[in-house]
Order: sequence, then structure tokens, then C-alpha cells
Amino acid sequence: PQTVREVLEEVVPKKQLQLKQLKTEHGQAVLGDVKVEHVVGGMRGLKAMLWEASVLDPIEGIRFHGLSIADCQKVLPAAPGGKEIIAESMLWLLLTGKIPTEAETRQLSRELAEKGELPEYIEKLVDSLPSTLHPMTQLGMGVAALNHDSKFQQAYERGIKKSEYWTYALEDSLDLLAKLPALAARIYRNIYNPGKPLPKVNKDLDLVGNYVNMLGYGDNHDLTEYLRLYIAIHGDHEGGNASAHTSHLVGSTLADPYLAYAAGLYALAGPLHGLANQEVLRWQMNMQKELGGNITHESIKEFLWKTLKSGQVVPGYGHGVLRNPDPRFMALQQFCDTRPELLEDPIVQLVKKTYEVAPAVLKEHGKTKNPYPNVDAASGCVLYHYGLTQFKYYTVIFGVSRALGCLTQYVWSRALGLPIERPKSLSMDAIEKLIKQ
Ligand code: AMX
Repeated sequence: PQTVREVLEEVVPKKQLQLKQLKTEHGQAVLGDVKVEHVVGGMRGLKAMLWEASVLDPIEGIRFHGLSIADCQKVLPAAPGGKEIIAESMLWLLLTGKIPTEAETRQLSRELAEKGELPEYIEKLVDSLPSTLHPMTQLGMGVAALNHDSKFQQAYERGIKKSEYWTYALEDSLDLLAKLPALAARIYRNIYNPGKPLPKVNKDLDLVGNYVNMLGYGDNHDLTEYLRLYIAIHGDHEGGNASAHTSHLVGSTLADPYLAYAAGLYALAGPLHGLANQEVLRWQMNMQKELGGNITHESIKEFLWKTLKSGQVVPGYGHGVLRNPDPRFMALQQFCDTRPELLEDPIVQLVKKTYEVAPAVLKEHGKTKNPYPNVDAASGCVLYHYGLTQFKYYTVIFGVSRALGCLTQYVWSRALGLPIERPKSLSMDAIEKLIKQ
């Protein structure tokens, strides 16, 4: 089997050539207009970023190097004894555009497990934080502090050539990914099970297998499989979403991968983005409490209107790009559909029933451009069913996953020698002046 480095050594020169040709032959080609509504409207729909690993179609949803989630479920290797895609096979696809063999996937799992223990100073740092500090804040702090050992930063200080950046970026990215389960699990342990011993990283397990084991649910095969799927499909959602874009911007300054990804995590921690993950379940449980035994389409509809009329958004619905139900939502629902014990769970049922009602209500409400569920509508209820009931922690799991995409692009941005990001901003007066010209 080849290593991921060897495959990248082959792929990088081809992509470098492709970019060179794009710049020299088509540098002046027009991809769209910049309108005032773009400048004042969060740049929605503006084609202004290069992002290699995935492209999002508004109707079809995400494709990773051209592969849909269903394609990935068919071709990407699973863990021994499992069926779902694992983080390592998704990472390999995102990084290289190629499908790893089973042996290559296992080799990558072992490499990550061998690098998986946390340095002592990180353990001390995380253990010193108050358990009342939000787990996402803690995760970002731990990730940023891991840059103490950044190979990219050390090499930059030594004075390496630009063409070598990506190799150090890759080493940091693999080191960081390897340590994320131990970091995220330690935060969970400290907040929710203080004093409970943490297992060591098991060299024979895949990344998510180890994560679930360190969270304390290692004997729950179904939860492990769910989190494998969850972490693989949350990994990348093209470049313009807030976490990916933030990490890309910070990386473009040549801040190391740890700092770039920590920055992305803090974008993910906003309620309109990854924190919707925790908000959905809180909202659905309030709904459950308020409706009591009276859970009907009509009563859910009333609850939805109550949320909307109070000026709040319906968490888990709407999207900046998608205009259809999110295929990640559908994949997580399919996971439930094959497991009767999940289908019998009241909170899983409530999420399903809400989906039967919410799009029509949101259409009638008439504001959101996408009345359909995004991935966050589905993800929490299954975690809750399996006993992972602390929903303040849910965005951390999303954060562990998003490293796959953010770090992939960090490596590619350095391999392609992309410049520091510096778009032009305008004041309202300056916009008016331009319009008059
Ligand atoms: N409930 C109520 N109103 C909504 C809505 C929802 N779920 N989604 C959008 N709207 C409203 C917006 O607030 C906006 O109202 P305004 O004109 O008064 O400001 C209007 O509809 C138009 O918004 P849009 O163009 O359809 O969406 P957007 O691109 O500006 O924002 C998103 C996208 C996801 C932030 C928004 O749909 C939202 O707030 N959803 C709920 C939170 C959520 O689920 N976030 C997770 C997204 C996925 C992820 O990143 N993890």
C-alpha cells in the first residue's frame, strides 16, 4: 500500500500545473457579476474562492471530488466489522481525490493512532479549565495550544522554500487530526465525568473507534458506527461556509494549521452554523415538553409558528446554499430507518414528524430561501438515544469532523501557493459613488 504522502507527491504537481494553466490561459475569464446585494448580503452565491475537496450543488447537495454521499458509502472502506465510511477513508479521498484501498485505510488508522496521545502540557491546560466553560471554547484553546509543536511553524522559522510548505502542512494536519479524539474526549470527561479514568489510544482502532472508546461508549457498536458516518459526512461542505472560510482565511496568512483550524472552530461555535447542532435538540425537547402526549402534525405546526412569531429561527432548517433537504440529513435518517430501536425512540420520532410539517410552515412564513432541513436537524437525536445526552457537547463532535475538510484545504492552499486573502471592502458612500459612475 502507498502512504497518503506518496499519493500526494504524485497528485500535487498535476494540480499545480492545472492552476498555472487556469491563471495564464483563463485569468481574465468572467465567472459572474459582483452586485451590491453580494456586498451587503453576506456574499451569498458570489464565486470567489478556490476549494478543491468538495463542491455543493443547491439541489443535489455535497459531492466530495465528484462523489455523492451514497457513492462514498459504496466505495470508501469501512472499519473492520463495520459498514459505515470512516474518517480515514474520507480524509484520503478529500486529500488526494482517490479512493484508498482497505490496506491503505488501515495503515492511515494505525499512523493516526500512534500519534494520538496528548502532550502533558495540553492535558494540564485542559484540566485547568472550569467545567462551566463551553466545550467548544475549550476545544479551540486545546487545538491552538497544540501549535507548540507545529512542524510548519518550525520549518518556516528555519527558512524553507515555498514549494516545501505543503509537506510540513501535511505533517501538522495528520498530527492534529490524530490528537483530536483524545483532546475532545478529555474535555467531555472533565465536564461530564470528572475523575473518571481515560483509556489510552488503542493502536488497533480507527480514529472514531478510539474517540468513542475514550468518550466511554466503546462497547456501543451502533453509536460507534453512527459517529463514523456522522464524522465522515460532516467533514467538508465546500469552502464558503463560515468554519471552512475562516480557517482558509487564517491559513492564508501562513498561520500554522493548528491556529487556522482553531479559528475555524470558533466560527463553527456560532448558533447559525455548527451550534445549531445543540440548539436543535434543545428546541425539540422544549417542543416535547410543551406538547406532552399531544404530538400531532397540528400541534407541531402550532409550536413552529410560536417559534417563528417570537422572532427566532427554526434551528436545523434553512441553508446558505442548499435548496433541498440536505443529503447528510437524509443519510442520518436512513441510519435510523434500518434500526427499529431508533425508530421507536420518542425524540427520533419527533424529529421525523417535525420534518413532515416544518417545510410547509417555513414556506408559508415566506422568509427562508430553503424551507428544508440541514444536517443539524437530524444529528443530535440519535446521539441522545445512545446516551450521549449532553447536547452542549454536540458541536465538538462536528468540530472534530470539520478538521477533515479544513486541514485538507490548508494542505492544498500551501501546495498551490495560494496568496493571502485580501478582498476589497467598500463603505456605503463608496458604493454609491461607484453606482453613479
Ligand atoms: N427559521 C426562520 N427563519 C429563517 C430560517 C429558519 N430556519 N432560515 C432562514 N430564515 C430567515 C433568515 O433569518 C432571513 O430573515 P431576515 O430577512 O429577517 O434576516 C431570511 O429567512 C432569509 O434567509 P436565507 O437567505 O434563507 O438564509 P441565510 O443564507 O441568510 O442563512 C442559515 C442560512 C442557515 C443561517 C439560516 O437558514 C438559519 O438561520 N437557519 C437556522 C439555524 C441553522 O440551522 N443553522 C445551521 C446551518 C447548517 C450549518 O451550518 N451547520
